[in-house]
Amino acid sequence: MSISTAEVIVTSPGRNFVTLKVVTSDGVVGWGDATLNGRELAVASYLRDHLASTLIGRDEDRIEDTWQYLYRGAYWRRGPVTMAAIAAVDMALWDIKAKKAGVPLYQLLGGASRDKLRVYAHASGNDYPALARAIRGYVDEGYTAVRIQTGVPGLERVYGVSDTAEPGQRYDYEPAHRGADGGAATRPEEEDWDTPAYLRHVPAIFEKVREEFGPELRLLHDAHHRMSPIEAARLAKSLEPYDLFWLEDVTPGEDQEAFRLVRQHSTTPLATGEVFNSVHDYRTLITERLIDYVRSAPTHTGGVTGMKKLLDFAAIYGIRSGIHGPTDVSPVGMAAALHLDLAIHNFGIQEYMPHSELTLEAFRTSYTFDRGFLHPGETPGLGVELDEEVAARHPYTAAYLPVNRLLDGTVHDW
Ligand code: GCO
Ligand code: MG
Repeated sequence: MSISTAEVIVTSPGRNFVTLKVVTSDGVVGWGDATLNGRELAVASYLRDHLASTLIGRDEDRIEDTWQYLYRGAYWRRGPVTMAAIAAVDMALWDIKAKKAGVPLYQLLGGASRDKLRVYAHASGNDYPALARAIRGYVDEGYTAVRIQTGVPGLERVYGVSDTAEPGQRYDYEPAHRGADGGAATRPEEEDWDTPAYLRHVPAIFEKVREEFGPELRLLHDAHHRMSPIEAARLAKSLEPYDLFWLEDVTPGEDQEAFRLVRQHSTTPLATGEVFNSVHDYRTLITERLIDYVRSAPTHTGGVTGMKKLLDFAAIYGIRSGIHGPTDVSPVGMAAALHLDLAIHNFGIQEYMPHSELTLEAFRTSYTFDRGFLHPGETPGLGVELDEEVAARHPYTAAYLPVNRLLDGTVHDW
């Protein structure tokens, strides 16, 4: 048996996704996610123009060998485009292997280590009443963990704050923007930022949330890479009284040593890594135990195989998973995360931003949600199938992540 075809499908049912379809000589279909938000076509070309032909005729069962062939064979190591392309191939091969075995993927990864997966939802609001309404909606739905993002007085648009969220609205925040009237974007939108205003405002918001919602609700916050190390240390310290589950991306992660300063000053648990793409990006962070959760997603980190390397390395240091699950990870990538989450021992929590109805019309999923917990389901393979007819009705539409500027116009981290 061998791989007969490898086809790239770029579609935009509500937002853009890059999906790889691998078919074997005996007709088994495997799906992989290679969506890199705002840079989708670079990965599509990498897959189409450089990888697809090398897959034809390969033994689909040799997953580790294929991973090494693509990783080492590229010569140019790592990088988000390469690792997303490898991820799609790897996921598709795991999907095929599990379908051939007639089992859900988590069974091939060692079987279930737990019964269900705790997830966190995104609550946001420009002011406290809007935020409290959003949190209340999730609590009523049974969520036990909520990410809190708040508007900041004096700033027009802040990362992670929905301008449309109504109580009960599920599709709460989409960072990538199309152009006017939903057409193709030609350039990113711009947001503004002021660190002192943010540092003054955020602890007061968490104080109110704790007061209103009590001590048990797990609270998370994403600082989205915006602080210098000393500002990050101050933020982590000032949030200690509110007992966060984690504080995410408190300072840009590529400066791994910067986390030493934050760690020296605070016991607030730290999470990072959604923009990383390899276990090597975490070496200092993990071996010096500078973080508590690794945030990589299979889609951006070489698939199930790449994630297994990272998660096993983290486990040795007592560091747990907190896999990135925004809507820019497709339902195929989300399913890969859920099978890993269920199988590994060092599971921490799973991010859950439900996809829009339109996205779920194109991607038929079998994972289930019940009162704050997800389960990947028992369908053989990943359990997600792309309906190609629906996909064909929604062509790629350029959309970009925003650019962030300080109030004086300086480009800042986003
Ligand atoms: C998160 C993330 C996302 C990213 C997005 C970029 O924690 O979910 O920060 O909201 O900004 O995935 O494409
Ligand atoms: Mg994040």
